[in-house]
Amino acid sequence: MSNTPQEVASLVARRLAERTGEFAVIGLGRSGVAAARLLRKAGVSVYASDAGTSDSMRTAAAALEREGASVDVGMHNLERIAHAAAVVVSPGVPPTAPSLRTARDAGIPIVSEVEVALRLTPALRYIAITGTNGKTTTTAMVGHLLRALGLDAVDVGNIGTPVSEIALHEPAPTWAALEISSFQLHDTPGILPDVGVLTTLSPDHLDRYEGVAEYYADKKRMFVNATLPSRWVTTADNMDVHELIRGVPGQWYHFSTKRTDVDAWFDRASGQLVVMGAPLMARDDLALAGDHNVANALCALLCVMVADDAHRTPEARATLATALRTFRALAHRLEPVSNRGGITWLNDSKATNVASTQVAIAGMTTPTVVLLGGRHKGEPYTALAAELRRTARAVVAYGEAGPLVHADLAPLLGADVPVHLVPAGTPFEGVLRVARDQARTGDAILLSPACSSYDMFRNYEERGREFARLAEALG
Ligand code: UMA
Repeated sequence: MSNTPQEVASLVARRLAERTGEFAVIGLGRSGVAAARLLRKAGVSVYASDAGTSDSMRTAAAALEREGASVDVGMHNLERIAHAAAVVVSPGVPPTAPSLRTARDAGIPIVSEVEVALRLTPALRYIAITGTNGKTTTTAMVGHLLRALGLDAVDVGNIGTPVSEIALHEPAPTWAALEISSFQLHDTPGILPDVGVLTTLSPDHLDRYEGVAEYYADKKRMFVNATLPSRWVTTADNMDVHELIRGVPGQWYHFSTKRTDVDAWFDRASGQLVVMGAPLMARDDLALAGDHNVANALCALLCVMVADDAHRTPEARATLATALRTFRALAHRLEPVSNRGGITWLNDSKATNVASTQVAIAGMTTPTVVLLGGRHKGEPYTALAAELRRTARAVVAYGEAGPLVHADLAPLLGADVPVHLVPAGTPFEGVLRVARDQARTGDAILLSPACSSYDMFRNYEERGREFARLAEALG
């Protein structure tokens, strides 16, 4: 469909308001189920379908049927989709899927679950956060800070809870910290946050996008409704970000861990985080390792403070500083999970791209056995060589991507840092045994795989949990 994003957004808003026709929800993961329930609650007719056939899918389907939706499991009725009032797509459904091709060919507007939820909760104020890395931690910090200010705020979106799920609450919360992925931005044409945030940019998801330009184009959709009064927060430390935002209207606020001529920065001399002209808190009071977390904290403080005048009074600043001191690392992000036998096992399962793994390795201060592998996403691993040479005791290359990791890194690392290729089909426990056998007392074993988990697990959380369990068992 060749309509502008604004035309798609207003067409879908009208059809939602008038409850005309049937909305076809494609995909019944967490987003699809929540969207279908929200639409039913709003009195909209729903046809929901998923190509999967798992037991949990059937249970979800039966529950939706009880709420008045018509549901297909194991197939999409393309004829029905071609006559829908709108399609609501889950982020994990690729644009090339036959169901979406059918909808596009028939001129049916396609939107995300986020778009539907935002239309149906017009009073919700939200800070939308996107970027290649740092967006989940920043989202969690933003939610934490908003709640510390006494606001009824939730963390939603890509971080785990679909926006539609909180839109079902009565009363709905007043504020949201919304993590929004490129997949979700692709189909959220009405996005207009109180503050929009772009944390960082680097290549990712090259298994889904034709190239990095296409991925960045989806990130740019954050700004599709930008006007002069819009408020945006971004890093001053990334050239790709600089290029992407060129010419986007609005009030721009920048953070940096390298520069001082910005709105939020790290004064290394005094050890203070300086935000909007004055020191706000000491870096040492932040219980998170690495400069990337200083950047996340600066970003979160800045966007909460620019979201509302009331958030930057002296009292509010003091509250924000106190709150950030109690913020702890999220699960699966450089999370220490075992210390048995004098070896620190670190779960960074959320690192599903090369840039994220690079940040993790850069933060290591002890010799480290690094686990790299999983399902390849299209990026070369060569960019990791310099940091690995600095800190790695060994690399363990495993899973579908193992041979590619080995081919990229073994010639660059040579004998200094051996790259052990674990044979295909080896269970995860066997992979971790190889890692453990390389480590010495005082070392770290870091799972920061630079790949998705889908070759061996349902998602990165399951991979991280299994790593934590096996670390205790094998340690
Ligand atoms: N499917 C079809 N037909 C198809 C293709 C897929 O029916 O042709 C079905 C699949 O069987 C599946 C569903 O569509 O049941 C797709 O579900 P989903 O993968 O979108 O999963 P959800 O449970 O709805 O989770 C999604 C996000 N998943 C993805 O973006 C892949 C979750 O982000 C997010 O937390 C959740 O919505 C709530 O907003 C996860 C993620 O990995 C954490 N995100 C990526 C990332 O962070 O890198 C972007």
